[in-house]
Amino acid sequence: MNVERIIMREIALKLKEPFRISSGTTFERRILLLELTDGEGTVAWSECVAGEYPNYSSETIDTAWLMIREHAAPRVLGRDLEHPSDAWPLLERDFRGHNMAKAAVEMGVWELHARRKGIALSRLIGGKRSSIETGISIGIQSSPGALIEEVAARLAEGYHKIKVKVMPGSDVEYLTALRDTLGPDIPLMVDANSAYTPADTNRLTALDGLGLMMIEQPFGTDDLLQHAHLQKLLTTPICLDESITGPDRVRDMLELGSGRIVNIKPGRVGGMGPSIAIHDLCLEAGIPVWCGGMLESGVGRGYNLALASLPGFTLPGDLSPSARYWERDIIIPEWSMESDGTITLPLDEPGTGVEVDADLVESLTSRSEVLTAG
Ligand code: OSB
Ligand code: MG
Repeated sequence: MNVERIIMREIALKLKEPFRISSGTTFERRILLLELTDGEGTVAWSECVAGEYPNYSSETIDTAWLMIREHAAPRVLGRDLEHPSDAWPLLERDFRGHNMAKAAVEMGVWELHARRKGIALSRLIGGKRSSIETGISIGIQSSPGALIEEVAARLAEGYHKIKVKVMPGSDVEYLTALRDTLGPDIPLMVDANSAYTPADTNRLTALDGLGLMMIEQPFGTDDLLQHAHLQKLLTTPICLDESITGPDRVRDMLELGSGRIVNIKPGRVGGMGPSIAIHDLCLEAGIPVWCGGMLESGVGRGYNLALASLPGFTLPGDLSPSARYWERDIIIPEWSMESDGTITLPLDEPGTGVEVDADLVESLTSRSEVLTAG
């Protein structure tokens, strides 16, 4: 396989409603899309998950644009690739960080290969499931009452897991009210996006009695040791998101005891190759994994859904249908939820199984650049 051309595009997609996490609010998603073409005219689309601001990780859409154009794309353009797993070593060598930029290129290579072979991306990576349980991530709400109303509505829609964003002040009171009203049985977890420090330990231990499935990323990205101290105090499993930048951090987590569950986002760890490596490592270690999201369009979501078909993804991910975030998604057909709260993988179609609405993308494009080999 030879990637002959990559077109970079930035589009703007307005969220149906603002999405608030501890470190900031997103109103509109600036999305970086790649369109990869091989020598025979096969086309694959991929998405870079970097946000507008460096509040989740150090990367932004603007750093990623630069790193893809100058460093990541040139490493695969014009190269003969035997298999898509050859892309990650090319992107990793003497190239520190910038996983989101690398992932956009790496994932596009997987999709291109799947489309060339005419097989589903899920099956190419060894996926077994054919339908994926949905889960929803709910942003920080204005009051406990507003949160309860939102969660009740989402449960009625069929979601299999409810994740609530928290931060100091919007945590114990909110979650206690939620449990008191909706009962102990709803599949509930929280995500702090690094909003806490060890000085907040009392708040975190107060959450411990609420029967949460897990507490995601209470401390900072690099605070593996502090997470390990906290995990010793909690019955609730800690799940790491931001901290897991690759398989090595999973090994650190295991040795230190920093957490008991891993959120895998292909966009955060460098793509499908590193995601599969983390999955395999966790499966062997008995660590449950689930697939997170980064407010992707239907393009990025397609990769997340394919990844979640691997056997180790035993917990529902942050995987919701297109209509959760977008008035109109950029793919045909849109991702939709079945009445049992699952999304069916289009396994008879090549790659992720959805096509990009090229006219819509064109009309939303604010900048583009064409990259070729040499
Ligand atoms: O931490 O999982 C996170 C969105 C943006 C940045 C970070 C996170 C999230 C989400 C949304 O929780 C998950 C989704 O795409 O549905
Ligand atoms: Mg998270």
